[in-house]
Amino acid sequence: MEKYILITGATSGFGRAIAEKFAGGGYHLCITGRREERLLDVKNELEAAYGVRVITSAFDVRDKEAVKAALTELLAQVPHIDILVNNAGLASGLSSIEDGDTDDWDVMIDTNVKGLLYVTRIIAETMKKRCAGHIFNIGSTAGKTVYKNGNVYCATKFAVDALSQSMRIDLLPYGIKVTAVNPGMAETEFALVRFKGDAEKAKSVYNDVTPLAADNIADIIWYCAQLPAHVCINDLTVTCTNQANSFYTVRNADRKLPEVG
Ligand code: NDP
Ligand code: 8X3
Repeated sequence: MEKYILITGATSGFGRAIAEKFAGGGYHLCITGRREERLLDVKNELEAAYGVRVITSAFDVRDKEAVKAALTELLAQVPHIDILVNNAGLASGLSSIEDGDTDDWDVMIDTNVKGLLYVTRIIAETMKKRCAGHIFNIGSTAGKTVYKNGNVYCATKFAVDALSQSMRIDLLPYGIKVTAVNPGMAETEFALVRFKGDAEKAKSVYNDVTPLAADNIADIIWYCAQLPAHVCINDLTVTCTNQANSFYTVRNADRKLPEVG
């Protein structure tokens, strides 16, 4: 049977890499994001490279009615969705709680929590009817351990963690798998978005560390998705070797050197 994966936020970073990995594995893709041109570029590139179907749908996950309309239209074009990757998300700003921009807070909560819920509500219902499916929720190390000035971003990712645990219970009778993937620092457009286009500031986040690459997360999701039907990896926390969690990071210059002799 032909397999379909729906990936939110496939215009860059993890989502883009996951799209390529699964296209390479023969999956048909449904890719979403707000930047329609980028979606079309990804479609053209992956259809040509892998000969799979790529359906694009441009919408903002924060807009409940837009999500409903777009997914209804998308579902009419595919036989089913085997895998949903709830990846669309962002951090906006990095400020102490009393200095925070409340508009940034709204964007993060509306995207990372409510957007994930709106998409899941619709796709989980279709999976339930088939008693089959696999949902991946992209959380973060920030959803396991808080860090200075991370406040609202961390809270949204703690919420994703709670939702992953909770939906796993809700969907258990239907054989639907739920895997939470919690990456540490990864070099994508994430920092550029967080610092509102300040490329220098974004680059400094990865100064003297070797961060995760988007491909590393795509490989891990591929592995989880290929396990036998009775096996589900529930929760994964993945960091680069410079990080213990979102609080403790060692720069390469501070690493111990091997003893010689
Ligand atoms: P990118 O900025 O590279 O990608 C984010 C994706 O989310 C883009 O495709 C963007 O598409 C989409 N997106 C953002 N807001 C919306 C919206 N309102 N509606 C629809 N799509 C949206 O970052 P990453 O790939 O790093 O981020 C992906 C996920 O991984 C996020 O949930 C992030 O929190 C999480 N994460 C990232 C880590 C990192 O260090 N990079 C570590 C841990 C977790 P578009 O702009 O076209 O709408
Ligand atoms: C993104 C990585 O370190 O900003 O979730 O929390 S971090």
